Amino acid sequence: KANKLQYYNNPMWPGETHSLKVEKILYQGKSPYQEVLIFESLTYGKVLALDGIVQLTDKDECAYQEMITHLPLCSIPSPKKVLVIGGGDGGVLREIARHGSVESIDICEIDQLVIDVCKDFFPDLSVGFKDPRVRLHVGDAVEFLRNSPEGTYDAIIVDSSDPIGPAQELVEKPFFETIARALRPGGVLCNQAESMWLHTHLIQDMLSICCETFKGSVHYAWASVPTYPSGAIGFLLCAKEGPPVNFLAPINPIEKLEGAMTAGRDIRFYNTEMHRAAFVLPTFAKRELEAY
Ligand code: PUT
Repeated sequence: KANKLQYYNNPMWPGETHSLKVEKILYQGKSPYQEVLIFESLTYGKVLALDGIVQLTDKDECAYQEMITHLPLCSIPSPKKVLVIGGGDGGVLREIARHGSVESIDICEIDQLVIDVCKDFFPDLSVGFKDPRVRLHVGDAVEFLRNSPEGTYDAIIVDSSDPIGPAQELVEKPFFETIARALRPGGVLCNQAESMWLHTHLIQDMLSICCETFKGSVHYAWASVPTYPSGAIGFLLCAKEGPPVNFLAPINPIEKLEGAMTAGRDIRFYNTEMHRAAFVLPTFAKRELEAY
């Protein structure tokens, strides 16, 4: 009974839980940062969980990886220098690789164990590490950003876990300030931004910090991901002051990039219509988020 109660006690979604039938545990281990679990599920294929929270499944990872990557990269012309924070599974790298204009992809992931186990169990995601443009940095993102020269990146993608544990500081003002410093004028950030059903206050705080920090356009977008709490996940899109960016109408549509829809494996979720639709908010979310 005590064990069952603990499932309903996550402070990010108190009083609720979501379960998947486990067919077989494939890996269980502990890094200095978190517990890592991989299992075969009955209906979603292989699943990666960190500290008991689902990070990705074979079946629906396409929605998250494709949206968090192409929402920012299709919103600016010819992205060249891209940084990924987190993303140790490699899925975001796989998606960035579709953009032929990109010349370098830095990734800063804190947990080497996540990278290693994903290479063993999720080859369709970790294939992203094989792209010759990728430079891997294992360590703390804030430290990495502090040491990056000012104005380096066209786009930064923050593919973090939830802001409890190692990702806590990734939703705070000093972190966003270091991101803004590392972006070139008119450069863009896409940050994992939780669920509009569950985390209104957190999203409001992030929106208000980001409007103040980036000074360009700031928008909340969302997509359906069935295995994330509430079945939805948000993305915070921010442009640094400089050449204006209109996130709502992609200037660099994926369908026009040679081979991008089919490179490696076919795109499954993202397209220009999904991009535009991602910024359309239900009435309650408009009311709660648009003032920020
Ligand atoms: N990067 C995975 C996001 C998980 C959100 N709960």
